[in-house]
Amino acid sequence: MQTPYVKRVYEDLQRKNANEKEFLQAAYEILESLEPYVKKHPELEKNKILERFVEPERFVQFRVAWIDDKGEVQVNRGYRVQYNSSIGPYKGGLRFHPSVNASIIKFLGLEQVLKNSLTSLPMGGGKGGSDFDPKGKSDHEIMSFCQAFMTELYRHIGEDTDVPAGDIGVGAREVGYLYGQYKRIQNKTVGVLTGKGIPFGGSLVRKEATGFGLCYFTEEALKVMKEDSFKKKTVLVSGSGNVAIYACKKAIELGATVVAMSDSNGYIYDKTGIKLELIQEIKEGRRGRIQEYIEKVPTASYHEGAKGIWQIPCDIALPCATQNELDLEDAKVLVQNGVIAVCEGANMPSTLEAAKYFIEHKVVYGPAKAANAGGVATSGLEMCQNSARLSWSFEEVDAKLKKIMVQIFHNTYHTAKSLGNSFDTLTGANIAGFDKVAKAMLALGVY
Ligand code: NDP
Ligand code: 2IT
Repeated sequence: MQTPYVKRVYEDLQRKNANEKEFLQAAYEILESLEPYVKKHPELEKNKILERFVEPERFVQFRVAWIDDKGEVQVNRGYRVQYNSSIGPYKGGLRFHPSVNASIIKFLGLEQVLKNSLTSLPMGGGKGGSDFDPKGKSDHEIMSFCQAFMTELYRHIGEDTDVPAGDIGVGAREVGYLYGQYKRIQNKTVGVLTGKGIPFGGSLVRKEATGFGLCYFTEEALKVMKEDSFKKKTVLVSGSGNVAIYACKKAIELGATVVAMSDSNGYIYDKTGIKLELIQEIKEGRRGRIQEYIEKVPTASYHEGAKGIWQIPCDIALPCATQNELDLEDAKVLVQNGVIAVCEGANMPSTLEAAKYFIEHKVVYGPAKAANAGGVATSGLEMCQNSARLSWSFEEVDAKLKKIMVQIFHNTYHTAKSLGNSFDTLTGANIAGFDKVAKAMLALGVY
């Protein structure tokens, strides 16, 4: 970080948020990459745009008290950050995971502002969640928690104000319970959440969208940057949740062999190619552990420790689990093993050092806010359908998603190229996303 203005903004943020590791990490990465843009636009400093951009418009923290199956009262913490609404209503997922805290919610919210801008749809950025751990909870406990969570959250959201969706630990089941409670409280049927079930206003392709979109982005990047494709490639996909499963499905459809997947305990390696229906049966069907895969597939092996997955030689790596799951050491191994593309389905899965290593070594790098924007983009399409009281066909939504991902790649790539390094998609994505937000903030007057 060299530009005095950018440095000052970061140091101030560091001082005010000293304990927020993930938030500072995301803010550092974004601010540093904006330096060439900031140098060309003195009006940003004059209007304190960076100071305003890093400060959320609103941050809500609330108590969620609920009763478990034993009749005991449980207390969790709920959050919603309404980060930036300059280009549209706040939009972004809810994460239920014991690690959730203010730092994680703010890092995700800040990323979401730029991601949503990249989609080209009019959506601002937000994020929320709870430290509630869905693992081992009964369906009834999940419902009780979701109802208690929404009983507080409902007053902060609205179809034209803030539209939450899923993220880690929040899928169709949770969105259903959350939406049911919102409807009950407000007596309104509106598109206030996305990722809803198909019978009550959900969009076709939303379930598949992040994983499919990640592969559409990667396929276009491979074509343009390496004159290559997924065909006959060996692929690693970390995680085995919503994003990972549909990334795996599309990679296979595009002609690749996915040889490994993981969960938070460990990874499975199946050199004959992962049988995705079995993963879906274990994970989507009965919320089991990935280890169960080897009971049915004798060619596969299971290894404790999720991070070991990056040691497997591959052509393409798709990290789809969580933040900081891939560090510099992992990046070195991947490059040594000849990786040609690393595209991020998860949010901030690569540390900044790892991302820079990929860029230096001319790996096709798809930064999260560009490569995984297909989920929120399709959420934007769900909002359109809800407003119009229409539902589009699978083919129609899929075609729109593909078009958006190809356009996000080109916007990112051309921005990087215009700054002198076409492999620096990290800078490309941040600047391309920020440009629209900064212009909107300037036009809207001081707020
Ligand atoms: P899911 O809850 O469906 O799946 C999460 C997966 O990641 C699980 O396999 C989980 O394993 C694993 N995981 C979670 N935490 C850790 C950890 N600390 N270490 C190792 N593995 C972990 O979530 P999603 O698939 O929806 O989300 C995955 C990533 O994609 C997140 O970073 C999310 O922010 C991002 N994302 C999601 C979008 C969406 O539309 N859902 C859109 C864009 C990005 P286990 O079962 O053991 O917990
Ligand atoms: O990180 C993300 O983009 C998401 N979890 C999806 C957000 C959304 O509103 O669909």
